[in-house]
Amino acid sequence: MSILSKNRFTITSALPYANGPLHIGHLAGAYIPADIFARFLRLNHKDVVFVCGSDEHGAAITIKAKKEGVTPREIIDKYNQQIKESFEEFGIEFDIYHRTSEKVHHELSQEFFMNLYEKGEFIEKFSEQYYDEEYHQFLADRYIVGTCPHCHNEGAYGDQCEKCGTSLNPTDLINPKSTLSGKTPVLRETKHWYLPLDKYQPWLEKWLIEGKKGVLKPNVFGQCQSWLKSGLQPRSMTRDLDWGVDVPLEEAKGKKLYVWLDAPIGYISATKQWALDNNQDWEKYWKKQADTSDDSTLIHFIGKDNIVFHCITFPAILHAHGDYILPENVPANEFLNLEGDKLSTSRNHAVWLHEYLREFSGKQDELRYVLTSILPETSDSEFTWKDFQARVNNELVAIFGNFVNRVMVLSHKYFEGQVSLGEALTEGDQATLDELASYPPLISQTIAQYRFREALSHFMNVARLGNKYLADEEPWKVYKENPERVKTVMYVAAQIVANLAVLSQPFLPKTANKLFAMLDMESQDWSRAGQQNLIAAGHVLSEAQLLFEKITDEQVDFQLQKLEEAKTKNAAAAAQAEPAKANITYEDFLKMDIRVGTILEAEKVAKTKKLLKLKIDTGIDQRTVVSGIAEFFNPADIVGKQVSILVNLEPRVIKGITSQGMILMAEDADGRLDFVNPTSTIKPGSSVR
Ligand code: B3M
Ligand code: ZN
Repeated sequence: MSILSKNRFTITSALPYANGPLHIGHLAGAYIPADIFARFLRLNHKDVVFVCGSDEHGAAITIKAKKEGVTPREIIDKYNQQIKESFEEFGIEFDIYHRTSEKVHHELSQEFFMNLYEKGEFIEKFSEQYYDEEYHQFLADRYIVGTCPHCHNEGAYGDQCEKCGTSLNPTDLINPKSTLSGKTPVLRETKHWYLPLDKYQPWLEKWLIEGKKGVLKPNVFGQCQSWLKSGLQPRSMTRDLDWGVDVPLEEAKGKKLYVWLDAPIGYISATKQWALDNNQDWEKYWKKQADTSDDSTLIHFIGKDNIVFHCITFPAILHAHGDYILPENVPANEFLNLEGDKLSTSRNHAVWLHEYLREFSGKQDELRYVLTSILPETSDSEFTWKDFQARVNNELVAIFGNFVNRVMVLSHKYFEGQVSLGEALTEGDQATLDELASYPPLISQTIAQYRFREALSHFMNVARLGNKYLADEEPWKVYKENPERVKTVMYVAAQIVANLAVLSQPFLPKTANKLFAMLDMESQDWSRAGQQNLIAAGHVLSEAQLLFEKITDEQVDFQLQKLEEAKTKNAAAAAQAEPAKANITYEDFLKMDIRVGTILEAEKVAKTKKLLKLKIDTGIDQRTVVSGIAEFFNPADIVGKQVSILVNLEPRVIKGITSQGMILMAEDADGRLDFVNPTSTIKPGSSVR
């Protein structure tokens, strides 16, 4: 059954973290597809609410604040404002762009937590969690990185590996490191409230695997299937953090809700705020109705790294609560790459929306067009500036713009802009109009299946049809002999332009407005698409306007130059020394007992790449030290070498070997190591200060 048989829709786009500006990857992932979809449904008079807002909690925010040396509040205020403005100017038409720092959101999130708590859904558990002793902080989510146990990506976060999409617990990581101090954390006991995903597994299997087969896109369905297959684990819904929504329990003072509990509830609180502002009933869009045929159809537009949270965790929460509808679909997109490389905020390898809007003023639809043409719907795709230029120049300008312009210019030149029927329609005219009528259903069907690229290409075929018609009929040649025939040709051509105006509305909203203005026509809903007499005989067209301009080589070069400069900057930054750490007292320094030692023996630790087991004469004793230097030194070459060794470091067991102390090594930005040793032979046990 087509989704178009439904009447009410709740459409959400992933809430961007308010920790940086938007780039084209965001647009192609969750915003352009959702906006096309929402506009299309509105044109079909569906009851739609389309919500989004800033995700303002979680480590993504606090880590950024720490990096910039400002408060989390300053970060979210700055980026929320910037993101909101960029969306508005770009023309993503949310009904509301809300924020999760608002009171209504905190309250609703706490209500959800309490609802589940009171039903006894949570497992309350003390467990050992990673703790950074230097920063006196538990390490959750993005505060901890390590190697993913599934795909061996070395940069996996404590809550998720972004490479394979798996959701993780910090203790799943191999070789965990604190992102605060860079150190290996220790384990400490703390209490948390866990969502028993394992308990919901049978229900999830039924709902997702039985119920959503053939509904979810294959990339989404496949991910869900593989998680369920590997078995779901309870997942903590609380965190030891000082930024976020307070856990509403006396005994949990100081703890916060997990950001992936509160963030999706942000969709609901945004709807609540919108309803409040517009005198609407938010529950119609979120709660199960007495008559289920009145239930709203919930659709989450997201990027692929958010699939697990929207297909498993959030539905499980909604299900456990009981009053809420569940998502009908989660049309997640894969990733968009840029000029042969991953988009990266930290490396500044991106096309930033606010910069695009400044540098290509008024060209919102050009970017919408190109990104829609290359949406990563089934696999990762790539944006390049050359391709951007080619698509704008060869498609928007040469096909769409050119056709519309010829119709406008010729109509004004021959008939002062008046559309009229001269001679009767020929068979060829009728065939063209019939073909025209065949496109709207194709576009509708493909949009309803979230195949926006294909929908856009059908749309462009309408412009191609127009061009072909003009090229075949050659009105500029016929006019002298038979102006009555040319009237009819321009009549048919004008119907195509009017259809382009109607059909362009979901894809290219600014352009649609221009077209309607040129045609001197009110904007039309989707039911009018395909009609062969959208413009009545006798109607007079308004002035032609320029629809699209060519993108110049200079513009492309400027953008490529910017990306190059970012690369050069990154290389320079990588070559620069790390900034100094905070000062310590002389007493602090004296706590470290560093001696000169001599390496007596060295051997590789079996089954490791990096580790050497060393026996060192410290002057005090002969002791074993495990050191991660095997990639740079042969055991045989370092026997007899003198080293500086920290002798009063707490012993640690590494790969079953007790390591007593640490040898001091110099390490450059690329991780290359060398010894810090005396230049002449010194008696072992001598102090280093
Ligand atoms: N804030 C976006 C991200 O993962 C995340 C989405 C929340 S949707 C409820 O980049
Ligand atoms: Zn992974």
